[in-house]
Amino acid sequence: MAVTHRADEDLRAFAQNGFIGPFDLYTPEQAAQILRRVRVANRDRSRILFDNSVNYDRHFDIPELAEHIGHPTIVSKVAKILGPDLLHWRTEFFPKFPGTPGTEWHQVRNYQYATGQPMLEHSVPGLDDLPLDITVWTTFTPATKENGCMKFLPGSHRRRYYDESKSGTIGRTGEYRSVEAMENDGSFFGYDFREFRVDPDWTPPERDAVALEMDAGQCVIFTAQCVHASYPNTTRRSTRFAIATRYVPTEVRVYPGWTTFEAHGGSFDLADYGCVLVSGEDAYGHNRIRTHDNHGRPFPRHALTGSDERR
Ligand SMILES: O=C(O)CCC(=O)C(=O)O
Repeated sequence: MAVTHRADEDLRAFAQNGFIGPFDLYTPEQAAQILRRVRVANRDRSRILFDNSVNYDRHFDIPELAEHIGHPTIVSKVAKILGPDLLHWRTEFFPKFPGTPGTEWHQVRNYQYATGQPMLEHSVPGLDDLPLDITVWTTFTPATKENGCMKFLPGSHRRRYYDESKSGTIGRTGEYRSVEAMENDGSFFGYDFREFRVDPDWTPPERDAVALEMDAGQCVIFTAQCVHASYPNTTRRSTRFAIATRYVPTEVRVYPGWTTFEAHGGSFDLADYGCVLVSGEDAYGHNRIRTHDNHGRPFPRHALTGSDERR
Protein backbone atom coordinates (compact mmCIF):
# COMPACT_ATOMS: atom_id res chain seq x y z
CA MET A 1 0.00 0.00 0.00
CA ALA A 2 2.78 2.39 0.86
CA VAL A 3 4.20 2.01 -2.65
CA THR A 4 0.83 2.80 -4.25
CA HIS A 5 0.40 5.83 -2.05
CA ARG A 6 3.85 7.06 -3.01
CA ALA A 7 3.08 6.56 -6.71
CA ASP A 8 -0.10 8.58 -6.35
CA GLU A 9 1.88 11.27 -4.57
CA ASP A 10 4.26 11.34 -7.52
CA LEU A 11 1.41 11.78 -9.99
CA ARG A 12 -0.15 14.53 -7.93
CA ALA A 13 3.17 16.33 -7.55
CA PHE A 14 3.91 15.92 -11.25
CA ALA A 15 0.52 17.35 -12.24
CA GLN A 16 1.02 20.26 -9.88
CA ASN A 17 4.68 21.10 -10.45
CA GLY A 18 5.69 19.55 -13.78
CA PHE A 19 8.62 17.68 -12.17
CA ILE A 20 9.20 15.05 -9.50
CA GLY A 21 12.22 13.83 -7.59
CA PRO A 22 14.99 13.45 -6.83
CA PHE A 23 14.90 9.64 -6.93
CA ASP A 24 17.75 7.22 -6.25
CA LEU A 25 18.92 5.16 -9.24
CA TYR A 26 22.51 4.34 -8.25
CA THR A 27 24.66 4.69 -5.16
CA PRO A 28 27.23 7.50 -5.48
CA GLU A 29 29.91 4.83 -5.89
CA GLN A 30 28.00 3.12 -8.71
CA ALA A 31 27.39 6.49 -10.36
CA ALA A 32 31.11 7.32 -10.21
CA GLN A 33 31.96 3.95 -11.72
CA ILE A 34 29.45 4.37 -14.56
CA LEU A 35 30.81 7.85 -15.23
CA ARG A 36 34.37 6.52 -15.40
CA ARG A 37 33.28 3.90 -17.95
CA VAL A 38 31.30 6.43 -19.97
CA ARG A 39 34.32 8.73 -20.10
CA VAL A 40 36.57 5.92 -21.33
CA ALA A 41 33.96 4.67 -23.84
CA ASN A 42 33.39 8.22 -25.07
CA ARG A 43 36.87 8.21 -26.64
CA ASP A 44 35.97 5.28 -28.90
CA ARG A 45 33.79 6.74 -31.66
CA SER A 46 33.93 3.64 -33.89
CA ARG A 47 30.35 2.49 -33.21
CA ILE A 48 28.77 5.92 -32.68
CA LEU A 49 25.36 6.47 -34.34
CA PHE A 50 25.79 10.16 -35.17
CA ASP A 51 29.34 11.17 -35.95
CA ASN A 52 29.35 14.71 -34.57
CA SER A 53 30.23 16.47 -31.34
CA VAL A 54 26.67 16.73 -30.00
CA ASN A 55 26.76 13.29 -28.36
CA TYR A 56 23.12 12.43 -28.90
CA ASP A 57 22.09 8.81 -28.45
CA ARG A 58 25.30 7.32 -27.13
CA HIS A 59 23.20 4.45 -25.73
CA PHE A 60 23.78 2.83 -29.11
CA ASP A 61 27.52 2.53 -28.57
CA ILE A 62 28.11 2.83 -24.78
CA PRO A 63 26.87 -0.33 -23.01
CA GLU A 64 26.38 1.39 -19.63
CA LEU A 65 23.94 3.79 -21.30
CA ALA A 66 22.15 0.96 -23.12
CA GLU A 67 21.42 -0.38 -19.62
CA HIS A 68 20.66 3.03 -18.15
CA ILE A 69 17.87 3.96 -20.59
CA GLY A 70 15.87 0.94 -19.41
CA HIS A 71 16.59 1.32 -15.68
CA PRO A 72 13.58 -0.29 -13.91
CA THR A 73 12.99 2.71 -11.62
CA ILE A 74 13.01 5.11 -14.56
CA VAL A 75 10.70 2.94 -16.62
CA SER A 76 8.16 2.34 -13.89
CA LYS A 77 8.04 6.01 -12.88
CA VAL A 78 7.76 7.29 -16.44
CA ALA A 79 5.11 4.66 -17.21
CA LYS A 80 2.99 6.09 -14.40
CA ILE A 81 2.91 9.36 -16.30
CA LEU A 82 2.91 8.32 -19.98
CA GLY A 83 1.38 4.83 -19.78
CA PRO A 84 3.04 1.43 -20.01
CA ASP A 85 3.89 1.39 -23.74
CA LEU A 86 7.07 3.41 -23.72
CA LEU A 87 9.72 4.33 -26.23
CA HIS A 88 13.04 5.86 -25.34
CA TRP A 89 13.79 8.35 -28.11
CA ARG A 90 16.89 10.32 -27.10
CA THR A 91 19.92 10.39 -24.83
CA GLU A 92 21.91 13.62 -24.27
CA PHE A 93 25.07 14.46 -22.33
CA PHE A 94 24.87 17.57 -20.12
CA PRO A 95 28.31 18.37 -18.71
CA LYS A 96 28.80 21.64 -16.90
CA PHE A 97 32.46 22.45 -16.47
CA PRO A 98 33.98 24.73 -13.80
CA GLY A 99 33.55 28.39 -14.69
CA THR A 100 30.79 27.90 -17.28
CA PRO A 101 27.45 29.77 -17.23
CA GLY A 102 24.12 28.16 -16.41
CA THR A 103 21.81 26.80 -19.07
CA GLU A 104 19.32 29.58 -19.79
CA TRP A 105 15.62 29.30 -18.91
CA HIS A 106 13.65 27.43 -21.55
CA GLN A 107 10.47 25.48 -22.16
CA VAL A 108 10.20 22.79 -24.81
CA ARG A 109 7.18 20.94 -26.13
CA ASN A 110 7.99 19.33 -29.49
CA TYR A 111 11.67 20.36 -30.02
CA GLN A 112 10.64 22.57 -32.94
CA TYR A 113 13.02 25.26 -31.70
CA ALA A 114 15.97 23.32 -33.14
CA THR A 115 15.02 23.14 -36.83
CA GLY A 116 11.68 24.93 -37.21
CA GLN A 117 9.82 21.60 -37.58
CA PRO A 118 8.31 19.55 -34.71
CA MET A 119 10.46 16.53 -33.83
CA LEU A 120 7.57 14.92 -31.94
CA GLU A 121 3.86 14.74 -32.85
CA HIS A 122 0.85 13.11 -31.22
CA SER A 123 -0.85 10.71 -33.64
CA VAL A 124 -4.02 10.44 -31.58
CA PRO A 125 -6.38 13.43 -31.75
CA GLY A 126 -7.35 15.16 -28.52
CA LEU A 127 -4.06 14.62 -26.66
CA ASP A 128 -2.73 18.12 -27.21
CA ASP A 129 -2.87 18.99 -23.54
CA LEU A 130 -0.69 16.02 -22.58
CA PRO A 131 3.10 16.16 -22.72
CA LEU A 132 4.66 14.54 -25.78
CA ASP A 133 7.68 13.35 -23.87
CA ILE A 134 9.18 13.05 -20.42
CA THR A 135 12.81 13.72 -19.53
CA VAL A 136 14.77 11.84 -16.89
CA TRP A 137 17.85 13.87 -15.94
CA THR A 138 20.34 11.74 -14.02
CA THR A 139 23.41 13.24 -12.44
CA PHE A 140 26.54 11.10 -12.19
CA THR A 141 28.32 13.68 -10.00
CA PRO A 142 26.85 15.69 -7.14
CA ALA A 143 24.78 18.57 -8.55
CA THR A 144 24.81 21.62 -6.30
CA LYS A 145 23.87 25.28 -6.63
CA GLU A 146 27.60 25.97 -6.89
CA ASN A 147 28.39 23.53 -9.73
CA GLY A 148 25.19 23.99 -11.76
CA CYS A 149 22.24 22.00 -10.46
CA MET A 150 18.93 22.32 -12.27
CA LYS A 151 16.15 24.72 -11.31
CA PHE A 152 12.46 24.72 -12.24
CA LEU A 153 9.50 27.10 -12.15
CA PRO A 154 6.85 24.89 -10.50
CA GLY A 155 3.52 24.81 -12.34
CA SER A 156 4.91 26.60 -15.40
CA HIS A 157 4.13 23.56 -17.60
CA ARG A 158 0.48 24.65 -17.63
CA ARG A 159 1.16 27.85 -19.54
CA ARG A 160 3.06 28.61 -22.73
CA TYR A 161 5.85 31.07 -21.98
CA TYR A 162 7.96 30.14 -25.01
CA ASP A 163 6.73 29.52 -28.55
CA GLU A 164 9.08 27.21 -30.42
CA SER A 165 7.35 27.88 -33.73
CA LYS A 166 8.72 31.43 -33.72
CA SER A 167 11.59 31.77 -36.16
CA GLY A 168 14.69 32.39 -34.12
CA THR A 169 17.65 34.01 -35.85
CA ILE A 170 20.27 32.22 -33.78
CA GLY A 171 20.96 28.50 -33.86
CA ARG A 172 19.19 27.20 -36.94
CA THR A 173 21.34 26.20 -39.92
CA GLY A 174 24.01 28.69 -40.82
CA GLU A 175 23.74 30.80 -37.69
CA TYR A 176 24.94 28.25 -35.20
CA ARG A 177 27.13 29.45 -32.37
CA SER A 178 29.55 26.86 -31.11
CA VAL A 179 29.23 25.12 -27.78
CA GLU A 180 32.34 27.06 -26.72
CA ALA A 181 30.59 30.34 -27.57
CA MET A 182 27.56 29.14 -25.68
CA GLU A 183 29.70 28.44 -22.66
CA ASN A 184 30.89 32.00 -22.75
CA ASP A 185 27.53 33.70 -23.10
CA GLY A 186 25.14 31.26 -21.42
CA SER A 187 22.74 30.79 -24.34
CA PHE A 188 20.98 27.50 -24.97
CA PHE A 189 23.58 25.27 -26.65
CA GLY A 190 23.85 27.53 -29.67
CA TYR A 191 20.30 28.91 -29.59
CA ASP A 192 18.90 31.93 -27.78
CA PHE A 193 15.69 31.00 -26.04
CA ARG A 194 14.81 34.61 -25.33
CA GLU A 195 13.84 34.77 -29.01
CA PHE A 196 11.03 32.31 -28.37
CA ARG A 197 9.40 34.16 -25.49
CA VAL A 198 5.67 34.59 -26.14
CA ASP A 199 5.85 37.91 -24.31
CA PRO A 200 9.25 39.43 -25.10
CA ASP A 201 8.99 41.53 -21.92
CA TRP A 202 8.47 38.54 -19.62
CA THR A 203 11.43 37.54 -17.52
CA PRO A 204 11.49 34.25 -15.62
CA PRO A 205 10.80 35.00 -11.93
CA GLU A 206 13.99 33.77 -10.21
CA ARG A 207 12.36 34.13 -6.80
CA ASP A 208 9.92 31.31 -7.69
CA ALA A 209 12.65 28.94 -8.86
CA VAL A 210 13.06 25.61 -7.09
CA ALA A 211 16.71 24.48 -7.06
CA LEU A 212 17.17 20.70 -7.17
CA GLU A 213 20.44 19.80 -5.51
CA MET A 214 21.09 16.10 -6.05
CA ASP A 215 23.53 13.37 -5.08
CA ALA A 216 25.46 11.43 -7.68
CA GLY A 217 23.18 8.63 -8.89
CA GLN A 218 19.90 10.51 -8.45
CA CYS A 219 17.46 11.61 -11.14
CA VAL A 220 14.72 14.19 -11.58
CA ILE A 221 11.78 13.45 -13.88
CA PHE A 222 10.11 16.34 -15.68
CA THR A 223 8.16 17.53 -18.66
CA ALA A 224 10.32 19.96 -20.62
CA GLN A 225 7.15 22.09 -20.79
CA CYS A 226 8.01 23.03 -17.20
CA VAL A 227 10.27 26.08 -17.55
CA HIS A 228 13.74 24.93 -16.49
CA ALA A 229 17.36 26.04 -16.43
CA SER A 230 20.53 25.41 -14.46
CA TYR A 231 22.86 27.49 -12.32
CA PRO A 232 26.33 28.51 -13.50
CA ASN A 233 29.22 26.37 -12.34
CA THR A 234 31.10 28.82 -10.14
CA THR A 235 33.49 26.21 -8.75
CA ARG A 236 37.14 25.86 -9.70
CA ARG A 237 37.24 22.07 -10.10
CA SER A 238 33.83 20.47 -9.64
CA THR A 239 32.37 19.33 -12.99
CA ARG A 240 28.69 18.50 -12.95
CA PHE A 241 27.90 15.70 -15.37
CA ALA A 242 24.34 14.65 -16.14
CA ILE A 243 22.70 12.53 -18.80
CA ALA A 244 19.16 13.19 -19.97
CA THR A 245 17.09 10.31 -21.34
CA ARG A 246 13.80 11.12 -23.04
CA TYR A 247 10.69 8.96 -23.43
CA VAL A 248 7.46 9.06 -25.44
CA PRO A 249 4.36 6.87 -25.46
CA THR A 250 4.19 4.66 -28.55
CA GLU A 251 1.42 6.77 -30.09
CA VAL A 252 3.86 9.67 -30.60
CA ARG A 253 5.62 10.03 -33.94
CA VAL A 254 9.33 10.74 -33.50
CA TYR A 255 11.08 12.72 -36.28
CA PRO A 256 7.91 12.31 -38.37
CA GLY A 257 8.90 11.55 -41.96
CA TRP A 258 12.46 12.82 -41.44
CA THR A 259 15.56 11.19 -42.90
CA THR A 260 18.15 13.72 -41.70
CA PHE A 261 18.29 16.92 -39.70
CA GLU A 262 20.68 19.62 -38.49
CA ALA A 263 20.55 20.87 -34.91
CA HIS A 264 22.92 22.34 -32.34
CA GLY A 265 25.59 22.52 -35.04
CA GLY A 266 25.48 18.78 -35.76
CA SER A 267 24.19 16.72 -38.70
CA PHE A 268 22.04 13.71 -37.98
CA ASP A 269 21.49 10.99 -40.55
CA LEU A 270 18.55 8.93 -39.29
CA ALA A 271 19.25 5.90 -41.54
CA ASP A 272 20.22 3.70 -38.57
CA TYR A 273 18.22 5.53 -35.92
CA GLY A 274 15.38 3.87 -34.07
CA CYS A 275 13.54 4.30 -30.80
CA VAL A 276 13.95 1.67 -28.09
CA LEU A 277 10.85 0.00 -26.66
CA VAL A 278 11.69 0.00 -22.95
CA SER A 279 8.36 -1.38 -21.76
CA GLY A 280 5.02 -2.66 -23.05
CA GLU A 281 4.02 -3.11 -26.67
CA ASP A 282 4.09 -0.94 -29.76
CA ALA A 283 0.63 -1.35 -31.24
CA TYR A 284 0.98 1.77 -33.43
CA GLY A 285 4.07 0.94 -35.45
CA HIS A 286 4.71 4.62 -36.20
CA ASN A 287 8.40 4.54 -35.41
CA ARG A 288 11.31 2.34 -36.41
CA ILE A 289 12.37 0.32 -33.36
CA ARG A 290 15.94 -0.67 -32.59
CA THR A 291 16.04 -3.89 -30.57
CA HIS A 292 19.86 -4.13 -30.43
CA ASP A 293 22.65 -1.64 -29.83
CA ASN A 294 25.58 -1.06 -32.19
CA HIS A 295 27.47 -3.93 -30.53
CA GLY A 296 24.62 -6.29 -31.44
CA ARG A 297 23.45 -6.64 -27.83
CA PRO A 298 19.73 -6.54 -27.05
CA PHE A 299 18.46 -3.46 -25.23
CA PRO A 300 16.85 -4.28 -21.88
CA ARG A 301 13.04 -4.34 -21.78
CA HIS A 302 11.35 -3.76 -18.43
CA ALA A 303 8.33 -5.90 -17.53
CA LEU A 304 6.06 -3.62 -15.53
CA THR A 305 4.46 -5.11 -12.47
CA GLY A 306 1.48 -4.00 -10.40
CA SER A 307 -1.10 -1.46 -11.46
CA ASP A 308 0.81 0.89 -13.71
CA GLU A 309 -1.64 3.57 -14.63
CA ARG A 310 -2.47 4.46 -18.20
CA ARG A 311 -3.02 8.10 -18.85
O1 LIG B 1 21.74 20.18 -17.73
C1 LIG B 1 21.35 21.30 -18.02
O2 LIG B 1 21.99 22.31 -17.70
C2 LIG B 1 20.08 21.51 -18.80
C3 LIG B 1 19.34 20.24 -19.05
C4 LIG B 1 18.11 20.43 -19.86
O3 LIG B 1 17.72 21.51 -20.22
C5 LIG B 1 17.34 19.25 -20.27
O4 LIG B 1 17.70 18.12 -19.91
O5 LIG B 1 16.32 19.41 -20.97
